[in-house]
Amino acid sequence: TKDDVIGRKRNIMYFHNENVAAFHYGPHHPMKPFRLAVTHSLILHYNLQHYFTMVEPPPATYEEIIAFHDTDYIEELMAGKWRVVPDEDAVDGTADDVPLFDGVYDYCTYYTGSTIQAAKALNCKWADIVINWSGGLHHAKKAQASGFCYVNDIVIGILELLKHNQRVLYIDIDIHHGDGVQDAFYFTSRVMTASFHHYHEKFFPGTGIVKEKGRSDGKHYSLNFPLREGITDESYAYVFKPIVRSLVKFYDPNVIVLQCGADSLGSDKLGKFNLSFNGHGECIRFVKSLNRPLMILGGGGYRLRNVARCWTNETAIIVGQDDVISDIIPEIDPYRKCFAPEHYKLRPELPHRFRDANTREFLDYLIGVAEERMRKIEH
Ligand code: V1S
Ligand code: CA
Ligand code: ZN
Repeated sequence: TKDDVIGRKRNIMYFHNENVAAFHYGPHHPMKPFRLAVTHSLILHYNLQHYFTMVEPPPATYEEIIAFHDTDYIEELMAGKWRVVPDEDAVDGTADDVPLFDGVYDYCTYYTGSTIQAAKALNCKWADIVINWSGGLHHAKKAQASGFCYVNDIVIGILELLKHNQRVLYIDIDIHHGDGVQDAFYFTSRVMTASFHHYHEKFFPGTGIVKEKGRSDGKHYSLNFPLREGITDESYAYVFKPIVRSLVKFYDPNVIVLQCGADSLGSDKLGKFNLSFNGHGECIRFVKSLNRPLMILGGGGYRLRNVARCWTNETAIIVGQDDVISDIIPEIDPYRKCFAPEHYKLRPELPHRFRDANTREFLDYLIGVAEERMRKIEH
């Protein structure tokens, strides 16, 4: 394919522990780990496994998890009971977001174990690109679960990468702000975080304004791109490409971690953007084209069949098969009936539910902020 002509052939490893898909957050909860089984099945039925090495990694150990998290917090999670904090109304309000369902700690060990092994594969140079669609749970804090996330596999994975890499660039295209990852590395220049997200005071988690830019040694190493609702492929690429290109040029990372939350697609149940499969996938293609060691993670995504489509297409992009595979879902996939509403298409057009409120002036302002920031970082 075109990519193979431009870049050299890159060694790809795919990490999947099938146990992760069997957990349930509860009947009314939007996060459905089952989407990971549907995604994995679709990837296999497109025969993409011929182009990467598939690994079933072990679950993360307690020691690995407490590399970032507080032991008291992890013990609560293992016991399946949140500590009652008197006078804290925050606990009640957020408990529905992070329910303590059966096996919640085991669930965390599966998705985190895959991210850790993926990081080790990059560290040892066994792979140039590693993929873990079950990872990317960017909201978890050191001592608190938040926004469907309990253990922050991204932070733990980046800590592993920092053992062998001087600088890590983290890019987050989930529609929500990557607050847990930003907070964890807010005071260091060894990790640069860049989150593209919808920002509105009433939109979860309500952080990620331009002024959050890092502190002390980390000053200028946190970047936020708070986008307005309805962003289209064209507008998104217009900000994403120049910003990411100059981040890589000026920060010169040894490795890139890309969180690919699929809730930035149009018609997501929680999202408010208008990205198509092509527009979302273009971000992955672009980051891949920068030819740095790369870790691909999942994240949000609440219309199950579109999550499977999105990450299957992006797996195909990574292995250079996206322009070869059929746009009709393979007939032998046992989950094929999930894709019926859009005539079994892999990349159907998604309805535009929101007008694009991102003006050219606003997008130029965001690009300007990033350019100014790049001039301030040491290189
Ligand atoms: N938006 C949204 C939303 N919907 C829910 C929800 C709905 C039904 C349930 F049974 C349980 C939860 N929670 C939210 C958001 C959290 C979004 C997390 C996104 C995660 C990610 O994609 O970035 C990464 C995996 N929570 C809120 O808006 C907080 C509340 C303020 C409102 C909803 N209630 C349930 C809790 C408090
Ligand atoms: Ca984001
Ligand atoms: Zn999200």
